[in-house]
Amino acid sequence: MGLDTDTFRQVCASVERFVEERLIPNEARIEAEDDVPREIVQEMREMGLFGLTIAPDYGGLGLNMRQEAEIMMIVGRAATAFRSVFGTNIGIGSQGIVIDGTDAQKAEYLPRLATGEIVSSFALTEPDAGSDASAIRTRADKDGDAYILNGTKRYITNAPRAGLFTVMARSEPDQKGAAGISAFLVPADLPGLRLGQPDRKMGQRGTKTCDVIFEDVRVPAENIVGGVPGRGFKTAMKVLDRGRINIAASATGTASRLIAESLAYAHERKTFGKPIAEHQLVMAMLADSQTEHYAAQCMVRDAAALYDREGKAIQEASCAKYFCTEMVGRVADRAVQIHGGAGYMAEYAVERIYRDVRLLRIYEGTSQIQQLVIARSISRTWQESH
Ligand code: COS
Repeated sequence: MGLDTDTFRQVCASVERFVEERLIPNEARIEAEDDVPREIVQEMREMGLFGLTIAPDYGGLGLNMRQEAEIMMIVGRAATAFRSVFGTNIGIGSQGIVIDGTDAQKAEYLPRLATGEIVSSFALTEPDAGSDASAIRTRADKDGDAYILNGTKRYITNAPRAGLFTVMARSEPDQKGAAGISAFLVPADLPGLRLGQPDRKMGQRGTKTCDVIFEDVRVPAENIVGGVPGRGFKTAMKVLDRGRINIAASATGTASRLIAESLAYAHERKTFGKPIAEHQLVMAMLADSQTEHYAAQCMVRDAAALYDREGKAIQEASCAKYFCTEMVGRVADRAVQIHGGAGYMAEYAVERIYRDVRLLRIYEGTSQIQQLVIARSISRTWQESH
């Protein structure tokens, strides 16, 4: 899978133009309105951004992981809210179906996800289950040829926009932990499904999250991803592996923007008779940020290439997510420092980005969860060879 080199180059060039000419100039508007303008969403649909990773048979562009990562490094330069609009359709909202769905599920949902006709959402987290994902309590009780869902999902990205949820729920009461969980495809208009109040967040304005509440929602058994109950936890983990490379790439893109903003300011701002870009302590900060950005870029490209070769990259996806999201936190901190007092003011992009990137270290698996996955993986390899 993947686009040929020439076509992919053209896609990159048009996404680059879109980011520079349409997204970055509209960032202030998102901050003011707490939403992504309708016309921008429509332009995203027309460019095919909702279908980047969905196979051409279902109307998408069929990018491979390396290509997805390159696009995310470009889109990551603009405010996170833009990526969030189509991010679930190319990632956690669609990949359950892409990776583990039946042919009928693919045919039913992927074409509409690829065009952006419907937005999708991934509902795993609960009030009492975040990092410990297999502790979820949402129940799916079998009732004839359907399941009845009851429970609450929390901080669900794109829930207010979603037409389709992938919901992880406990369908096998006799099985404890991960083995008792199934992933259900739940259309948003099913009776009994309702949304909580929009969450008020530290940053990422324009990104929509809220609770999703299920009260006796009747879901046909055929809506279990892959048609077999009890496999939902593994589907969720596979979806998150891919998602983690996507987040790592976005973080890397945001770091490049922060460096560009820092350079522009450091060349314009003068102290002690010269631009601050010529002061060695500022130069050191710029150099550290550039070095870390380069390391992140290499890591993202390597993890994505491994994913394409082997169909998975669990350890490397966690390494990349961990490093790149922590890295962009440090780069954002230096960017604010380089801007001095101005960096604390809302007129400057770095003030917003500083708040926006804080979430990257938390969602789709905290840094501590990534450490756990990485350490477990290398220990397993060590044990197998001893
Ligand atoms: N791909 C495929 N299968 C996986 C997997 C992966 N990446 N990770 C785990 N599994 C499988 C395991 O192989 C195991 O299968 P078997 O029972 O057949 O051996 C099963 O899933 C359970 O795995 P494990 O015992 O490792 O589960 P834990 O409960 O210990 O949880 C962590 C593992 C902590 C890694 C998991 O809960 C996690 O990723 N938590 C973070 C969740 C998260 O990212 N939340 C963010 C919100 S969603 S935006």
